[in-house]
Amino acid sequence: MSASQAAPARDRLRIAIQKNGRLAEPARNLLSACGLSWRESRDKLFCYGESLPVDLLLVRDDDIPGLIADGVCDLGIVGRNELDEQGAARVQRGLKPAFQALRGLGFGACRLMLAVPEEWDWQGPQQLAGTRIATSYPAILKDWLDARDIQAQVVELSGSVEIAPRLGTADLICDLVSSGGTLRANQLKPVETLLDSEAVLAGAVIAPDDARGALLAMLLRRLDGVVQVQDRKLLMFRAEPANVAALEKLLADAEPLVRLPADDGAPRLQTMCPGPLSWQRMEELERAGAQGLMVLSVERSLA
Ligand code: PRT
Ligand code: ZN
Repeated sequence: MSASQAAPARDRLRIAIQKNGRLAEPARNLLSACGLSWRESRDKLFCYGESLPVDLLLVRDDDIPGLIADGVCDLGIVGRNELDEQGAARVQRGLKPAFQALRGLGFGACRLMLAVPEEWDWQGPQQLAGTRIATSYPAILKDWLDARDIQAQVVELSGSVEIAPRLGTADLICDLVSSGGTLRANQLKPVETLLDSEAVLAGAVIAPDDARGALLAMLLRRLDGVVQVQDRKLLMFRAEPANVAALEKLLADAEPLVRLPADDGAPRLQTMCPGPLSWQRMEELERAGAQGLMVLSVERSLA
């Protein structure tokens, strides 16, 4: 079934996530944080939603874009690299886009990069003309090469891309990199970034217009309430009015200070900080007059 055909009306939402692998656990944890829970099925390929009519399908990440395109699942949690690759491949085959990234989820960060043997003296992409590039991301790579008018041979491999130059099946590679350890272990060095990736919530280009639409909207709102605050810290302290200006300067990256109702002692203040607060920073604030500093993690919010 193509995405343009109307999918049969359903009143339960279906989300595909990776069964095993890097994104499996964080995806599940995120959905649990959104208030979803499931009755596990024995084969664990399908988990029936208990708290809400939202079921899980546990699959290989490669299958997730196709499941959305075919209307089997409404949503999926998948790397942007996988989604973009299958999206680019569809367009190259003359098909219409059928899925899209709805939200970045802040985990599974990696980059799709070109990496060359360490001994290469890298001058820039023009050096790629006439080379053979091994990759599991042929469609993204083709688009990138075409956009730069570079004629190179794309060698598609489904795995172990990093050993291709040593085996002589390619001159360089285009692969995912996170720490860079795998490249170093294979005497390769990263030279160009094609894509900055992270896990995304993907959905159909045409959103469902039955009961699932309202569920989807609610889930997105909850997801934003978890993802957008996940690194934030609520900072609380007391300070004499004379010290507030100096403290505000030290907290320039935070939201404006809020003064809480007065009680005995120095006025109580609070603010939301965008990222973690180191001990060093807390001690700095203390020296500037903040008393009884407290840092609280923010679990969720409703805008
Ligand atoms: O079985 P299934 O098909 O579902 O899983 P998979 O083996 O295809 O995928 P999996 O679990 O390895 O990765 C799922 C997703 O995690 C990817 O599509 C990316 O979006 C994301 N991700 C984040 C990564 C990495 N980081 C990563 N480092 N995927 C793969 N890698 C590879 C990298 O290419 C290298 O070979 O891990 C190796 C170690 O990387 P370094 O740079 O830390 O050495
Ligand atoms: Zn895979």
